[in-house]
Amino acid sequence: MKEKALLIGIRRPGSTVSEMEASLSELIRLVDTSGGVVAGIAKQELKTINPATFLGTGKVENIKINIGDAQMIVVDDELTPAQNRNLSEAFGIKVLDRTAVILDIFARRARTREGELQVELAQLNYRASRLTGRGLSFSQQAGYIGNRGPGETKLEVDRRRIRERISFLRGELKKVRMHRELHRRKRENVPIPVVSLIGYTNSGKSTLMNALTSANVLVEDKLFATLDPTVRRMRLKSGRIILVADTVGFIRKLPHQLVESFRATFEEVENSDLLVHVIDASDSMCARHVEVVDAVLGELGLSDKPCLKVFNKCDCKNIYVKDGKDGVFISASKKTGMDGLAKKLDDMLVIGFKHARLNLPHSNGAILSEIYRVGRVNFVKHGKQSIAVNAELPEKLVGRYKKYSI
Ligand SMILES: Nc1nc2c(ncn2[C@@H]2O[C@H](COP(=O)(O)OP(=O)(O)OP(=O)(O)O)[C@@H](O)[C@H]2O)c(=O)[nH]1
Ligand SMILES: [Mg+2]
Repeated sequence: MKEKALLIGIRRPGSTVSEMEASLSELIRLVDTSGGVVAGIAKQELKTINPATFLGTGKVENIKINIGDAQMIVVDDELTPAQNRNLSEAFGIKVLDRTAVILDIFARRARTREGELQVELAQLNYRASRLTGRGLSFSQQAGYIGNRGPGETKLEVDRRRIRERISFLRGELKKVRMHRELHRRKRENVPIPVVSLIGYTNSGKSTLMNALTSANVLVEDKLFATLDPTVRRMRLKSGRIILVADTVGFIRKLPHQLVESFRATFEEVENSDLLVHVIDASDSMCARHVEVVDAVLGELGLSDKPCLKVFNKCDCKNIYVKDGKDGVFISASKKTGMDGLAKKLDDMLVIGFKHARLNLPHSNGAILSEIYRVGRVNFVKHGKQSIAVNAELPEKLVGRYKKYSI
């Protein structure tokens, strides 16, 4: 049976009503995705934050009367462990914060070994910070909907065992990452440019991925439909092949435990040559979404990456784009604007390329096909002695073919 949740929207000092409403409507979707059902909604404007209970004392009393048959309270903000505990004591039912709900969804959606490890690590870090020396059992403090968590037996483990588990997970993640690092090195050997699709959750990254590469990635009108990165090949008009990576969506108040744990996943983004920032132009809050994405990129140290803004869902009636210059307007689901986007990708990916004139021996057809694959060929002339090639090449290749250079 679905657990009934009473949601509490929060307007922090300095933030606006529409900000609170947008965040709250996201929380409704988050709770739904996570398998809960919304039984009611309360709102509070906080003039100051009560260090003990986060909410004001009057509000706590008021909510208490209105709990009805709700089985949990979900506060649309991040609570400290003490606030969480005090509130749950005051209400007599379990209290979750926004972070707990997001972590829960990630736990549900993790598919790969690495995803599972990362989520468990994030959950344990979150819960470890919530363990107190007061003998409260873990299960009472469980920060998730239903009975899911990073594993059954762990509900009873004490701090020491959590620490052991955390260091075990770190070790496992290290192994998985080393393995991936090897893969990446292999890929770097043949320098195919990588483009990462990033953006707010539900903006249409996976739909665009499918439109560009016929990848058949899961598309859902849900938050965090994609968790594990998928990489596919795509051929540009110039004939060049690039790799396109679909990534996990961002959201406001993304739990820092997740950002930490998913750092490795974002390393893929870090290693890409270009970011394509997919924006849902039909969402009236899209400017705010862009800010959130930029902030997370900053947190990950990725602000300097070349980035192309792509305004998606332009088939919709209302478009809320204020500053669209340098961006590309598309509809991923209707596949409009795809040519313009592909051309822009081609142009932007030439940055970092070097002009090269080569004289290749006829016996070296493999090199010529590699150049076709990863470079931009201006012209090729098959002579008697050799093949003359004039092309833009990734720097690495220029070095490798130095001996053929004219
Ligand atoms: N009208 C319209 N809807 C679109 C378009 N592109 C995507 N959508 C819809 O937007 C919703 C989310 O699409 P996804 O591709 O799953 O979005 P995502 O960015 O991958 O989302 P997460 O993986 O959850 O972060 C789906 O219901 C899509 O059908 C578009 O161009 N126009
Ligand atoms: Mg997706």
